[in-house]
Amino acid sequence: MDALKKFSLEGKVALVTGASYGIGYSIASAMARAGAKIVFNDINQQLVDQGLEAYRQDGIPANGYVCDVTDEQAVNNLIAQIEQEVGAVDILVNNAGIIKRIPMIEMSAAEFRQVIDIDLNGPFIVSKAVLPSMIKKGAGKIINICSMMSELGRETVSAYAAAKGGLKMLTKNIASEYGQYNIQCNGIGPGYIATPQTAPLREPQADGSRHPFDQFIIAKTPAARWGNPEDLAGPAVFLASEASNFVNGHVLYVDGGILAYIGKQP
Ligand code: NAP
Ligand code: GCO
Repeated sequence: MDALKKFSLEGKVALVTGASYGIGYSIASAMARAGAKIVFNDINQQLVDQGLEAYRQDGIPANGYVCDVTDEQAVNNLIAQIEQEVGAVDILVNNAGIIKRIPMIEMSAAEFRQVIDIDLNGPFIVSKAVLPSMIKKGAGKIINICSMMSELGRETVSAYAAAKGGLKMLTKNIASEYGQYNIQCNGIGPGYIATPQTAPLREPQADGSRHPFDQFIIAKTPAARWGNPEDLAGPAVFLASEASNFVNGHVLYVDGGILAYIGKQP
């Protein structure tokens, strides 16, 4: 087989959660250009409509659905509707997520639970919903969008780090439990990516200078830049394709080298 054909997603149905914009949108768009039929969900109709218009303007056919990934019944209904309208899900990208930046001793248990619910329970619920059809088909790809916080902590992100650390281990467990069915489950660990989620960390200061966190990340990144959602496209297509059929339980960090680097001397 032509080596490049192994990277094709032709004929596959790819579900990317929370993909109206940001990292999910970039990954879904790349998968579409690799041949996949894209379906996505988001938390409300306004976001779904925003996403549908964006895909349309980019020339990408897509089906969009309103679904909260933490609602198991709604997710089961979504997967059944996708199977009826488009086809069984071949590729799942658990992308939907939130972050709350609150010092732990000031964070309520309800706020902690909300982050865990969306960022960890959500991927469990959606993965559980698509696995039976992947087992039946004898093939499937699940990609969990982890984080550098699957490996490292920092002030104010205790719930997020706990969720993303758990997501790394859920990735390894799905790989362990379902690898025998030719299902591969891997993670992508983005570094610091310029999306609405990180906008507060990049806002210019009143005097026009760079945000201190922005300067910090630049000094900590060998690539000396923030990532952009497009940096995740190739790794995602690779992990969704037959080219990665013997890669399982791995978290691929797409971070410009941050995790390898002590940081530039001040
Ligand atoms: P984002 O801009 O906040 O987009 C996340 C998307 O998920 C939004 O459309 C969001 O809707 C949706 N969502 C939130 N809760 C949901 C729910 N319960 N059900 C369905 N959809 C829901 O985030 P991003 O920066 O693109 O990040 C996407 C993923 O990458 C997240 O898992 C994030 O943790 C991870 N990540 C991001 C970075 C980064 O630097 N940006 C780095 C590493 C990992 P709303 O607009 O209503 O919130
Ligand atoms: C933060 C950032 C990070 C990134 C990402 C890094 O507040 O530290 O939001 O958590 O979103 O997860 O990989």
